Amino acid sequence: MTATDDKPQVMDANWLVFHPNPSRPVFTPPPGAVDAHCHVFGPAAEFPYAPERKYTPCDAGKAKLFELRDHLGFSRNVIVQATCHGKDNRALVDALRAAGDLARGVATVGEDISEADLAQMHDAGVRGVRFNFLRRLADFTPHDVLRRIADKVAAFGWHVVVYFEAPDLEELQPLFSSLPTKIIVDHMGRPDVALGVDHPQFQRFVRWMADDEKIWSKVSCPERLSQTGPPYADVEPYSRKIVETFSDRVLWGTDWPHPNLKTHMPDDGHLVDVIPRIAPTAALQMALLVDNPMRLYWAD
Ligand code: 0GY
Repeated sequence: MTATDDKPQVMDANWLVFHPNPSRPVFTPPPGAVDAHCHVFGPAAEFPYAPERKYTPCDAGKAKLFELRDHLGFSRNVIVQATCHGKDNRALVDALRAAGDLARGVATVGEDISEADLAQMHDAGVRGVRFNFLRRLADFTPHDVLRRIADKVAAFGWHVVVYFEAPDLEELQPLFSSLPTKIIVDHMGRPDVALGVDHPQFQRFVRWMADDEKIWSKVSCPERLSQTGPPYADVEPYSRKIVETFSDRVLWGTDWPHPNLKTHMPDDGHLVDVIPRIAPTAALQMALLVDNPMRLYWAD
């Protein structure tokens, strides 16, 4: 145990460690496939966790992430800043620099961020900023602050990634739709899969995507949304609906190393094997795994 800030860097006792030996998937991703939602955590001795964090993860550094990428048959990563690192993007930027052209990133910043800092992050591969609206993870960014940050990053051609729970969409939707950038929604806005795809809650999300072409969705994290567990069949109708309806605005990611899971840690190989069930044709798989993420993250 090391102490590098005001809290000891111990893992939360009830937080599961990522799968030590994931299986090789049966599904072979198309060449150039992108894992568009994953994280790097620490190592804490080099990149301490944020004092304001709501959980302490286990260290999950860049070497392990790149090993997993190769093992699963993927070519590239989009590394997303998680709340446990707060607005300190050093671990993210370090991983991006190490990956070269094989990774892009999504950072978390405050409104005091300078143009020079944004330019440096852009040079490292950052192409978006993330705002978290889960009460258990972060304090909400006030709307006016979020808007000022979105205006700043729009000048760099970046987009905004948002993570919220389905019941909060009604309140947040006008703000998100009024921002000047593309909006990428994490994990389909976390629908309650007990309600069914025809429930007004999920239909609101589908209608929003239909009405506003700048809204994209990650069809990730069946392991977080499922109530029945592996192979996460109860989440499939939701993901497939989004993939088939909005095939040019969807992304897929592992969410490795799966922060905050307390009862079930997925085998990443099994998560990859969900893909052909939610994107049943080669054309949909190509859009989801290659064309869409390349257009969004590697256009320049
Ligand atoms: C995810 C999900 C979670 C955590 C975070 O930033 C984060 O800490 O996003 C979660 O706990 O649901 O996408 O990593």
